[in-house]
Amino acid sequence: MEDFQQQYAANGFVALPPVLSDATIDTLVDALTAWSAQAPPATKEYGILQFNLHQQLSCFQDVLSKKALGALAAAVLGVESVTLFQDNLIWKPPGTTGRVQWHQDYAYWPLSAPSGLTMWLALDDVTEEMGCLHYIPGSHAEGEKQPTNFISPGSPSWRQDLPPLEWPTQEHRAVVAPLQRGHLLVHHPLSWHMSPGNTTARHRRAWSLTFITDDVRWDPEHAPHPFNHFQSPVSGSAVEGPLFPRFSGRSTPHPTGGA
Ligand SMILES: O=C(O)CCC(=O)C(=O)O
Repeated sequence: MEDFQQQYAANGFVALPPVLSDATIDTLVDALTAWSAQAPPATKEYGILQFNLHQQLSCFQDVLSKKALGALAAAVLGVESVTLFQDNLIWKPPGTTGRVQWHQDYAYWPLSAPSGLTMWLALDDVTEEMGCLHYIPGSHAEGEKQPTNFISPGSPSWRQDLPPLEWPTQEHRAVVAPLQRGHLLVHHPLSWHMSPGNTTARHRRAWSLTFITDDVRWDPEHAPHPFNHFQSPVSGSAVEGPLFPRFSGRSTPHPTGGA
């Protein structure tokens, strides 16, 4: 784990070996196939985005309740425990043309601090042509930048006091991060990252989870977010409750095949 922690600290992202079994990944993919057949989700130019997937499909909830992912997040961060803030499905079907533009995840969180990580679990083998993640190494150390409109043209209206995220001058040093099915990437809330479209005939599905550390509080002024509407959080209060499961770092992540 120390090697992974060092790479994470230096680069702001690191790839991790699987902690879920092939059979578990099959179950998740089968559930997505059935879900999308039943009520085809809206497909935009950047693909399909489904907020809080674990609240919609019980097998994603089941994976969380086995605690391997939460324990892994806590282990990478070297903390006692973490809380799941949100999760998203990001699905680029064949022919998805739009890219997810360069951004920092924290720009969109109604939270007091960029403390935690995003965990990105590949549900398919993801090559560069399929729209894998790209990172600017070390960018997490450059502080918070202006939000970008990462899924459509135009500029967000909030936090214009921050310096712009000048990705055109940095893109040439991006690291491309293809990933095998079942493997994971974790990245820092301030790490600059993007993904291009999917030019292949294969599906590119990923489950992205945001884990935060115990000191993070609600700050609805920091960014617009769905939770600001249906949770009505009070600024400064703890992020807790049934929607926000907490995970101890002490439970050792299951080795491959264990969950
Ligand atoms: O999956 C993608 O294409 C983008 C994912 C992303 O930006 C994230 O999980 O933070």
